[in-house]
Order: sequence, then C-alpha cells, then structure tokens
Amino acid sequence: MRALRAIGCFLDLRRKFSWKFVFWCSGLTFNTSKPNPVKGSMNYLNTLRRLAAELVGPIGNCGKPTNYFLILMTILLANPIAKAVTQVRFATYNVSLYGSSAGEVADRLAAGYNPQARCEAEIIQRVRPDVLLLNEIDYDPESRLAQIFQEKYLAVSQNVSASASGPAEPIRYPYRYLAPVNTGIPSGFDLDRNGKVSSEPGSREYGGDCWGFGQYPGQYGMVLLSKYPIDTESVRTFQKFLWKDMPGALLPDDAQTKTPGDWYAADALEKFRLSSKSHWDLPIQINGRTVHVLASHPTPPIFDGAEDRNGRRNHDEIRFWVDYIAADIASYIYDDCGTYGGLPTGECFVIMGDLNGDPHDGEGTAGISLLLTSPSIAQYLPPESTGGAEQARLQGGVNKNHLGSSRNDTLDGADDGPGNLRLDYVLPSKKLKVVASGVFWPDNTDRLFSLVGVYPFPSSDHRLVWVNVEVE
Ligand SMILES: [Ca+2]
Ligand SMILES: [Ca+2]
Ligand SMILES: [Ca+2]
Ligand SMILES: [Ca+2]
Repeated sequence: MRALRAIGCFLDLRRKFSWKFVFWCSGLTFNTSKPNPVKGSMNYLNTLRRLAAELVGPIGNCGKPTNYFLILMTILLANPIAKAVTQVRFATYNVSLYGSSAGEVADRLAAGYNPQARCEAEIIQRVRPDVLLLNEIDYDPESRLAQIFQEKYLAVSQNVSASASGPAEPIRYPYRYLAPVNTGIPSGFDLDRNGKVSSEPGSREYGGDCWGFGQYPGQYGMVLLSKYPIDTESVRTFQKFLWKDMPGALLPDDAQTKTPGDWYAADALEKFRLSSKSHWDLPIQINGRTVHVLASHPTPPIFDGAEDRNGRRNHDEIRFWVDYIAADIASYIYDDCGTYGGLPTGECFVIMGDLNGDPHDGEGTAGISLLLTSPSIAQYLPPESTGGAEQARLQGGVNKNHLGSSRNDTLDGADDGPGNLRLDYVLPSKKLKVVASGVFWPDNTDRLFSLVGVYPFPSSDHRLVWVNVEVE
C-alpha cells in the first residue's frame, strides 16, 4: 500500500512540478521575470514531505540537508526533462554564394578573405541566430564549402562595417545539416523545350534541362546551421517526390494540344520531381522539445513562357508545406525513404527559406498567400526593417507601384524588373509564441548598411530575416 501511494505521489509530481522549484529546493538562485516560483510551491513541498514519509517514514523536519538531497533526487528521477521556456532565434538567409562550376565557390572562399563571405558572416554575427537556414550555398558531398564558411568566416570575428560598437563576436554552430539538391542534376529530357537535351554542365541550356535549374550539380544548395542538436535519424527529405503525385498539381499545359497539363512530355512527367532544390523536415531538439524546421527554396516563378511552368511549380512547391502541415490532406506525401504522410498533429514547426513569392507584388503571389493564411501558422506582423522602406523610396521605379509594404521587403531586386519584394520567410506554427522579429536592412546612415549596400551588392541581393519564438 505504501508503495502504491508513493507511485501516486510520483505521478502527481511529474504532472505538477517545474524545474524552477528544483532550483528553489537546491538553494540556487536564478534570474527570471516570471513570478516567484516559491509562491504556490508550498503545496508541492507538502506533497514532497508526504512522498518522503511514504518512502522512508516520517521525517518531520524537511530542513535537513540529507532530506533536501532526497527531495532533489526524487524530483530529478521523476521529472528528468526540465520544462524551461527558451527563446530561440530562427533565421533564414539567401547568401547568393554560387559560381559557374562545382568547387569554384569553395576555392574562392578557402583563404578566409572573400569580401562577400566576410560581409555575410558579419551580418550573421550581428544578428546571432540560434537556428539558421542558408539558401544559395553550393552543396558538395564533403561539406567543404559549409566547413570553410563556418571555420574561416563565422568562427572569426568580423568588422567589415567598422561599426562603432566594435568587431562582431565569432559565432559557432555545433550542428549542421546538408544533403543533395535537384539543381544541376540532368534529367535526360528536353525540359526547356529548346529542341535539344543538354548534358554538358556550365551553360543556361544545361540548367534548363536539369530537375532544378543549375549550371552544375549542387548550385543553389541549402545548409542548416544550429546551436541545438538536429535529430538526424528522424530527418525526412522530399527531394524525389514526383510533381504528378500531388493531387490537383498545377502541371503546365501546352496550349497547342487538347491534352491538359502536357507542356512536359509524358515520359518526363513520370520522373519529374516537384522540389527544385529539396524539401527537408529537420527535427531540432530544444530543451527536450522538438521543433521541425521545414526548409526549402522553391523555384523563382519567372524565366518561363506563357505556359508559366516555373510559376506553377513555385506554387506547388509552397503548397507542399500547406498540405504537409495539414494532417488530413498530407496522406499523399511520401519521403525519399518511401514513408507516407505529413507532420504528425500537434508537432511544432518553423517553415523557413527563400520561398520566391511575395503575397502582394511580382509574380507568384497565389502560392505564398495560400501558405500565409494556413490555419496552422502563427499569425504575426511580418518582419520589417526601416532600411527596406528607405531603399524602396530611394530606388523608385516599379517599387512605387507595389501594393505590399516596403518595410517587409527582403529582396533588393532590379527596379525595372520585379523591384524589391518580400521573398524570405520564417513562419512558426501557431503553438510557438512569436516574441520579436526583423529583417536585417539598416538605414543608409548606419555603418552596418555597408554590409548590405546597393547593387552591385557587397553581400547578397537578399536580406536576412529572423524571428524569436518561445519554446517551452
Ligand atoms: Ca533543352
Ligand atoms: Ca495541352
Ligand atoms: Ca531594387
Ligand atoms: Ca516591395
């Protein structure tokens, strides 16, 4: 009977206890703006006394050091996972680090003095994300470029801006994920329908016939850097998911024929991958909780014809996530290991990446609008900057006709072309509380502006976007 009551107490403690009381019991102090954890904990102390009495008999005075030790051990055994609230900064940054052949960027950066990479490293060091997705960084199977960028740039204090606040602190990410992408992988089909199948890397024609546009394998790859462990065993990739297997896929049509959705030849469609790079579900372990980073870089909805093949693919690449986070419609999705289904209900996630869609301006507004209104996504004011607004004003051109707020822009595009757009996103699930966000785009009077500059850019045409969320 005594044992049963003790088990009951254990369960009660597991349900009620917080890590704060453990600290209180141990006499350690801790810094928090939350209410004093001691208040309201007296009931728990009484529960503990009862538990201790059940286990070792009446002890009367709970103030003895040995009894506190017993209490602490009881809590730690019963409640091994601390329930702390952790504020985590998620960020996405298209670093535009690509070349004209495989290995070229790594060679360019190898010595540690590449000006573009130094500016980008300083931006990252100034913003200091905890979890960072890099878009447009070459994939190589040995991770050579990612390693060079981390060791020769991020881990080295940068001060290209000569900021009044002094050099930026180095930043290290113990965890990294990268994997193959579809860019630059030849399809063997004449996908751009220019009358020939190009199989020699290094030209736009070659890129046009690849599963994702790229002039060599690995161009425009992705890397995730994290201060928190990545559960690599549970990672799901969707590099090979076929476009035709998405119900209601917006397959482009050849208007010259009566058959719908036939812009691509039937044998090409049998193998056509939806993802232009890849789609990744990367579970990150944050103090005992799992947050899934859903990473991708859909194709730009331009560089095509009336058939709108890239616009349609961009839409469906974004729609993939809309479906993936909706358990009732995700059953058609399969990953590269052949496992079906989407994100299990109740899981936390953050969708990140250059999604190549602005909800208001440019081409490709429909896909991103669908995602932004998904009921599973946290609704919060879009990340903004004053520098973006300033540049749209100064640069003029098509920006004057844009409907969306220039404070939310993340791309400094050609002002006689698409103009400045909101393309880069960090979209947490609604279970994660958003507490702050921003776009790194300083005013031009700020010394840090020299890191982003104007065309031709010292770093990237995209701006880093960050969001702080509470993970508890
Ligand atoms: Ca071709
Ligand atoms: Ca047709
Ligand atoms: Ca511009
Ligand atoms: Ca704009």
